[in-house]
Amino acid sequence: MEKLRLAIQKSGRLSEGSMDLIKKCGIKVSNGKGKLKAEASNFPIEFLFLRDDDIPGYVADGVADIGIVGENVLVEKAKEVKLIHRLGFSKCRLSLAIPKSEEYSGISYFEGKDIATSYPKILSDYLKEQGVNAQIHEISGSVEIAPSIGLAQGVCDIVSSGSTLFQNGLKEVEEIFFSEAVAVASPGLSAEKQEILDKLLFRINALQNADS
Ligand code: PRT
Ligand code: ZN
Repeated sequence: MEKLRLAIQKSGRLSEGSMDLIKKCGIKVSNGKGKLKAEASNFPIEFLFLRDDDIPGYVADGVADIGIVGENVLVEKAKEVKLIHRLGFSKCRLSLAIPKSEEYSGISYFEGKDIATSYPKILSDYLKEQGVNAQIHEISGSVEIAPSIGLAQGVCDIVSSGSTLFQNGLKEVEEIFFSEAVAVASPGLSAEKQEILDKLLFRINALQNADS
């Protein structure tokens, strides 16, 4: 029998919610620490544990059939996958922030400025929509320190509580994108795999209906 291959984050802010969801669906899996693959003992599903950034690509290529990823990464990577379900955990937003001491005059503040981010696509789409020209500097981590080291005048980064921005002397001035964990699927699933996926989604729906 075919198995559905599910890609989930190996370790990070999506992992716990993802494994918790699987467990609540009654699916048993023992993921020994450090393992990159695992199988469920009571459901035709196998797991790939990956970096979240790689999940949309693997699902688009069909290496994994489905995946759980943050909407921010999904939209940024712009791969050919289908969004099949919103999962409601790992909620956050992508925001623009500037040094606390600066006066903020509205989005035109960013005209001609340098902005550091790990989300160049979402940011550039947003700036275009707003009619603002700014230079985007893509950096892969520690975006919040960019203004204090003179790399940029503003940042566009993921915010949850806001304490990281605060600790780095920044204030949030625009919320540009809202994100939560979502399930995505490969465009060309076989009928057999689709059937397994439908069973899984049935369980997820039942859980979400019980919660609300
Ligand atoms: O190793 P891998 O590449 O798999 O993981 P990662 O380090 O790239 O991602 P990870 O685990 O940090 O986040 C995975 C996903 O969780 C993100 O893509 C978001 O969809 C979601 N998420 C939810 C968050 C946060 N909340 C969050 N707070 N992702 C990042 N953060 C960062 C934020 O950038 C800030 O620097 O956490 C820091 C603290 O946030 P505050 O505002 O609470 O201080
Ligand atoms: Zn990542």
